[in-house]
Amino acid sequence: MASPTLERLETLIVDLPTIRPHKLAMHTMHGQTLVILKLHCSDGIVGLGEATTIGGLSYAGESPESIKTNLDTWIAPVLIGQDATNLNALMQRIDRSVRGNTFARSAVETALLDAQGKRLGLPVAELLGGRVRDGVECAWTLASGDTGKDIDEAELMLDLRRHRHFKLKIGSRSPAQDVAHVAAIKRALGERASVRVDVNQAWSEAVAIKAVRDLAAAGVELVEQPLPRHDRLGMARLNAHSPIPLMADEAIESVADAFALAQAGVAPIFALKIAKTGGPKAVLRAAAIAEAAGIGLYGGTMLEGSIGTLASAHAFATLDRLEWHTELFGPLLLTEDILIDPPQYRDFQLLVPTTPGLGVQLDEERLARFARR
Ligand code: MUC
Ligand code: MG
Repeated sequence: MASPTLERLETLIVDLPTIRPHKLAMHTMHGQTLVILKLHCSDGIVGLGEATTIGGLSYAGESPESIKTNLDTWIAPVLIGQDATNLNALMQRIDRSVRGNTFARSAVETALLDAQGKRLGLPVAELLGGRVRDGVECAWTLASGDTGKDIDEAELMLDLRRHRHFKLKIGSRSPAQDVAHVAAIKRALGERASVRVDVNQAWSEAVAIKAVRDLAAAGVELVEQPLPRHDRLGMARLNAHSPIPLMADEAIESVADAFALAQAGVAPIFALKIAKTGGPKAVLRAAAIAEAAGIGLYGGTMLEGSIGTLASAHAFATLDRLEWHTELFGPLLLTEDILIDPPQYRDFQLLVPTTPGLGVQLDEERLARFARR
């Protein structure tokens, strides 16, 4: 019997409100924009994927609009008419004609895995070799911009047993103000929760040398991407003198970056993101490089909606050690979900679906309501 082929790629930009403003060093979010991909196959199966970034072009080199355009204009023609069941062959076809664009690629890889999982009756984690955990522990980001509100929010998350690791977004105020804000939150939470910070590239090495020491003294356990992404030498020097570990996030924009960073000893922890490396299968290549180099793993997010979040969860559930856990809380930052059954968070974990593919079903009515016209 002939294999099913890819017939059509349908892409939608979906604008969803957030539960509160989310303040990062480079941008304050008042909503989130998802790019949703529906991959229509000749056997009637529709694979779902998502490519989502933060703050238009302020975080990474792809915007929702460029992702949609590049999927529609450049990636779809490479895929249409091809065997829908051979993910390796299809991704290699994209490799040969598309540079960069890992966010757009991630949507395609996710949708291919979802379609093939549905076809074979296997969840994506099992297609990727098999889960070694049923759920992934999930940090919450405190980023309201207000210390008191952040403490109240953290207390609520602890009461709900939803999160016990908190990431604080800093870098937009002076280091002294940031340290005071972080110290007040850690003091209020004590040993009941861990506190990490994400500087999103906002500091110079000279500023960071003192700030990481002050953060360590305040009880912070790790500092994510304090320096600009290209300053690998600065990160390596800072890490060598920091009392707490650094984590590389924006510095990794590809699997090749993961290798270069591991080789140069830039940071002892990597934030893995399906969007930065090109999908749930591609991110495992970056994870393998990190594992071989003795680098700790963290399951990162681009604040995706439910599809991208669960695609990440399926991949991260297959990793041997995920000692810094994940931050797959994106859907919880949104007031609306485009799935019929939103992801389940319980006992500090996001549960990894056990039904075929990603284990998701679109709420078409809601999708149509929030899709950009
Ligand atoms: C980032 O830089 O890690 C992850 C959580 C959050 O609040 O922002 C993102 C992006
Ligand atoms: Mg980060």
